[in-house]
Amino acid sequence: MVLISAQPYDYELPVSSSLALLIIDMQRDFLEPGGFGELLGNNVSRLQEIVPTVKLLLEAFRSQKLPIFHTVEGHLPDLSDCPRAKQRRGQGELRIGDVGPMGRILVLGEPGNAIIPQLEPLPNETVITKPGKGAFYGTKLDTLLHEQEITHLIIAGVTTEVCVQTTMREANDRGFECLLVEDATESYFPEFKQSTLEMIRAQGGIVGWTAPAANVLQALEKSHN
Ligand code: C5J
Repeated sequence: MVLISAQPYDYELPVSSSLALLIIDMQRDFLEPGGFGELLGNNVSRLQEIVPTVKLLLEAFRSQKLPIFHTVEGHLPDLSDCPRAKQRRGQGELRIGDVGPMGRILVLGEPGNAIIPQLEPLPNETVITKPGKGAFYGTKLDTLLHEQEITHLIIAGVTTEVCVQTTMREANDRGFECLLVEDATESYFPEFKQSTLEMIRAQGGIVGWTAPAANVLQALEKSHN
């Protein structure tokens, strides 16, 4: 057993077979100009700062042959999996399904909906496409994690208070031990990120743990030596 120095207290890292990396929505639609994030009025450059850190985690899990799951928020081309309420939300000129600078917004298979090239999944990694903010709603993620006997999740990605937090809460309710990597997650709103980290680890870790990537990487290294 290896411990990751974390808040609110050390996170126990189990034998490697029950641990997975879950990277949420590192898509062009959220990180690049012209995507869904920017069309909602956000400054997307903040999110790009975590890319090198997420890449370090990805490489560490790859080198230790640990399971990796990526998620993508997107909808079928006919939008049959997009609730009207979600599609109509907001007051911008362009909405989900409309054609933007990177193709149809938040539609699966469109250029803007892809994971950014720096973090492109390898063929042996699982990509979960999801119609909602949480990665468990309307997906097979829970089944796949149980099939692989995964009990512990190291979580990264964007945005901290929306898809990351929703997913972490869903995972926590399903009994997974979750740790959110503080410098491998980001929000368009720094204060929302900070509040989310605090909410997660409040009350003795009511939703889970948080730790910087360096602590996770150090523990992974130790667990394999
Ligand atoms: C949002 C996400 N913010 N990945 N999606 O709509 O957080």
